[in-house]
Amino acid sequence: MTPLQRTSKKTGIILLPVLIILGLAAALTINMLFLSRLRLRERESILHTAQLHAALTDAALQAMQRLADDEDLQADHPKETWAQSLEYTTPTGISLWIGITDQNSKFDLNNVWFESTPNEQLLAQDALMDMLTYLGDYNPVDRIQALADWVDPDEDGFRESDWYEENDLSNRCPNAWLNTISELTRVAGFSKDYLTNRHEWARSSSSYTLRDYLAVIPGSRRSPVPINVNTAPPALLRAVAGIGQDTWVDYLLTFRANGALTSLDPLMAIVDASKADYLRKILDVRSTVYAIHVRAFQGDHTARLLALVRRDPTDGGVQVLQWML
Ligand SMILES: [Ca+2]
Ligand SMILES: [Ca+2]
Repeated sequence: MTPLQRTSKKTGIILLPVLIILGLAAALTINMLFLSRLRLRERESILHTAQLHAALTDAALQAMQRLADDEDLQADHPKETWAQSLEYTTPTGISLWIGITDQNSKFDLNNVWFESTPNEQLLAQDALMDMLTYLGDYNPVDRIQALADWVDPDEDGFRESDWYEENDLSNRCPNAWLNTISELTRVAGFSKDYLTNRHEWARSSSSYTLRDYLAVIPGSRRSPVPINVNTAPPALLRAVAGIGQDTWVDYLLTFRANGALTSLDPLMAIVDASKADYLRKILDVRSTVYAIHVRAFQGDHTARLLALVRRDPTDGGVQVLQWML
């Protein structure tokens, strides 16, 4: 073998590991570039999300201020400033939509039980059954009993924790109020689509869902959380007033069409005497609990916030009950 041949063979032996190392280095570089781009995208996404969340929070705080600034805390109606939805774009290019819905415009399902005499609780449950029947749930008795057992503090009913255990369900009665409307699906007799099934009024072709009339306001109470006659949909008012009270509800709707009701007295002066006590407890002209909905958009990114807040009717102070981003 000549010296030249020996050198070429050695060079070949050296070149192979060099090529492998170069190949590995290139693969590593590509991988690092890929990872750094991925991290950059992740960082950008985190930054976008953080910017959207900051904008949502800022918008919700402004909405709470609008509620606090309401000039008349003793009456609430859909023409007030707080009730108008808002849209604007921030200097950083985030588009925002803000809407406030009055939760007292619906019936609070937690009214199924409250600290009171057994007789008053039964009256409230009977009224809830009548109302649901009017709204299209023609067999609400077992459901309302199950809901009352879910909420009431004892374990003495037909649908208490024992029943869920005997039926191999993982649920147990919390014996406390519902926190969200989605919790309703865990209560015996309530299906996932109970609130969203479409019903049709017997007297018209318009369709609706129970979700339009029912709310969940968390918190204990000593009397039912009332429905605001200025903001409640006519069908809910008819359902609450009961069969045979259509003329009275027509008066109510005529009154409020001429301006917000600031007192229940004119209505109570003309209501059926047998209904007056209950209606005084379940109706009001003001609201105390509101849902603030905020949506934020920027490019392909969107985010939402739902805040449930309670406003003190004496000083207008607004307190957060739930904050869901
Ligand atoms: Ca007001
Ligand atoms: Ca119970």
